[in-house]
Amino acid sequence: MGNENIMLFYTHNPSKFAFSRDKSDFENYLSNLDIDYSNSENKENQRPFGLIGVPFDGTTTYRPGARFGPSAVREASYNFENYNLSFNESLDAIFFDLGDLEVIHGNAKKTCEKLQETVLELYGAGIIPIIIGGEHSISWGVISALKEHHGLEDITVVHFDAHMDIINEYLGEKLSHATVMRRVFDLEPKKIIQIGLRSASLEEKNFVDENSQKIDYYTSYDVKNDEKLIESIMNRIEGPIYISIDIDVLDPSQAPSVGNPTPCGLSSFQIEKFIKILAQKDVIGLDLVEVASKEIGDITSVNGAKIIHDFLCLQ
Ligand SMILES: [Mn+2]
Repeated sequence: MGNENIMLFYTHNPSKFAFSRDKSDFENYLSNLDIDYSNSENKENQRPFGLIGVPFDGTTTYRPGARFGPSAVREASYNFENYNLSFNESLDAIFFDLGDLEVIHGNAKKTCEKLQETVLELYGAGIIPIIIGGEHSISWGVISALKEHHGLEDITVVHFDAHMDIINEYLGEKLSHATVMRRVFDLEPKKIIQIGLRSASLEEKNFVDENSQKIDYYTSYDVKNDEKLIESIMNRIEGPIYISIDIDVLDPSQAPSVGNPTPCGLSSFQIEKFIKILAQKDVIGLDLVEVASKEIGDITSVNGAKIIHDFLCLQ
């Protein structure tokens, strides 16, 4: 037949997130970079998103496996329909899955430097990064790229997590899943808002209390006791937002396959509600970290994929 454009109908590619555009769309986008996507009313002309996996778990200390997060989340994304009944929206955002970063196992700093360069390339092409970890240290690579590209003076970092991750040094490491928010704090964003917390050292608690102009935090008990308050806080955020989601913010009954499972967490209903509010604001980057699923259909990866799917459906 000699048809070079042959494609196989009724097949899908679980190594790419469901409903992501194909390579030719990406090449087409890159060759039309002069189109101004900002403030466009036309949905088809919205700024595109680029997904990159970072299969790194070099600083994990308790339950390993976050290096499997990117492939587990992608595979789990096929569990969802294109249409999202909760929001009455379809996933039709311009959205490319650009594969995985080549990580350097055992070296968080070098991995983050590579990630920073890659994310800078995305920003340079007008693409908003969606990063799938990997453990939490990688967020520093993404946010430092955002600092270089845009500056952080007007950025609110919304951080969902069971843990503060704001200790200055952990087991002698300055850059680790347990210190990542301290390194982000050092980059001087306008504000860090931490949600869903239920674990910290006293040193961390004292640090956030001493820096209350720059850091707001809400425990999982705050969320449980007054969900409307958290919703109104999110509604009031002004300016661009970076979202970092450690999947362990969910209760271990809904996300057991994580680096540090911590009881008394949030529900997927609550996360869905918060993502709905934030997704309609000026989100300039997002990471989803700490999915350490090791088998197909694992509920942690399904919940991780749902967060990204929900976010994209609302674009
Ligand atoms: Mn955590």
